[in-house]
Amino acid sequence: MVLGAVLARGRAMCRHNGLLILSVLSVIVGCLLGFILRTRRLSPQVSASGCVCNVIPPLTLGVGDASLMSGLASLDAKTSSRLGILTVAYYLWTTFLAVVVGIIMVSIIHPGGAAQKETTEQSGKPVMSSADALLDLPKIVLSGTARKPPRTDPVRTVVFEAESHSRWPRIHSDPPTSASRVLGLKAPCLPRYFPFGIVFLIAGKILEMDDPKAVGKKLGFYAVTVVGGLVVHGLLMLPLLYFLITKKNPIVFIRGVLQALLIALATSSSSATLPITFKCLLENNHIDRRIARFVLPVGATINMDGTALYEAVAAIFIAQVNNYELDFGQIITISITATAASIGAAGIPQAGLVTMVIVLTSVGLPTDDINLIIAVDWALDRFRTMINVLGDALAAGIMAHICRKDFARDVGTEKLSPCET
Ligand code: DAS
Repeated sequence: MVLGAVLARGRAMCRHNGLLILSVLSVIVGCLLGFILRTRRLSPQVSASGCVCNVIPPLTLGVGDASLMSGLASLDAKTSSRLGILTVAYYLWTTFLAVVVGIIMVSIIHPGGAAQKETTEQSGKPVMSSADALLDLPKIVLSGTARKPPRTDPVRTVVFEAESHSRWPRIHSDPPTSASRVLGLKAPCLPRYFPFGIVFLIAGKILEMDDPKAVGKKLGFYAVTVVGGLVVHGLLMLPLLYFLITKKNPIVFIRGVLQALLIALATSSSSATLPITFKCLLENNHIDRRIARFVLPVGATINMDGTALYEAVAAIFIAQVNNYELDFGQIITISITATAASIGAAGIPQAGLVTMVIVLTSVGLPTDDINLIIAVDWALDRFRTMINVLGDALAAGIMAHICRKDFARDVGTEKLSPCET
């Protein structure tokens, strides 16, 4: 009886059984994919709250798929293809715009200090071509092993192993040699001491430097550059774009999604924020449900303006700190790989730190300098996650405006939101 009612409801939702089956399959595939990606240790810097980070991505992928499919199911083919093409094109364009804003900011503020002395080629570092860098991205995202840090880099090894032990104690019977050698501790109590290990290793890294004070100052300028770029892109460029396209007040719209932005700030996870962003768009900004159910899951998966901006800034900052002079071709490579790397980053804490390896490798920069910026990444991750969520929400508002005629035809006039009046 109940099953019959659920099936009838599901059938009503999707125009025919095929879509219902497709929706169910996509939920199963999404959860499985999410679980596989998580078990492939997508992000070694994931916080130790293992259960939260283990459960959210598979569920979000599953829920995201389901809402995506049911969102599509409620559209006719012409509307859904138009909405899909416009949404993806808008996302790619605003992500690249974020990278450009980041490059301009880091070139003006120059947080890495020092005049450029040598190029990466002169440093003898192997420079991967952009094509190889882009091809490497799926490997980085899916394999997990491509990113296993070299034993010579204890900081990233400890952080990487911390994530494995804090989430998979039952799988790892023997403590990883590097971490236990570095910390000299036994496996069972290892996870709770990792944070101390990371603090001491980073402190050791800073003390190795000939002038830790100067590096600390550069890190401060780096953080200012990232936050400044996020503010320019997220609170100036994107709202301006929203106003130019919809001729509506972006402040009213942003106020409607404030709760989602605060959740993003608190959780550093756009996947975890997704349900709240849905709720804000539907209840506060009265965006058509079918648009939100399509635009938001796609955005949470491929649209990360904050992450793209941050990865471009971080790569150029590391070049400045190492006195490398990047030529125009390498700046273009950074723009492309930062855009692609942000698409590959998951909506979980510090995912951007992981995919940044591809950006640094593509221009021959030392990837172990990521340890330098880990110290401030915990805070910066929150701000870039906020901008990622804001970018998705504003995209839904813009798509709702552009496609309003298609939807008015199908469902009669939805209640206009304050920013639609
Ligand atoms: N924390 C990621 C997110 O949830 C962003 C990042 O790591 O760059 O969007």
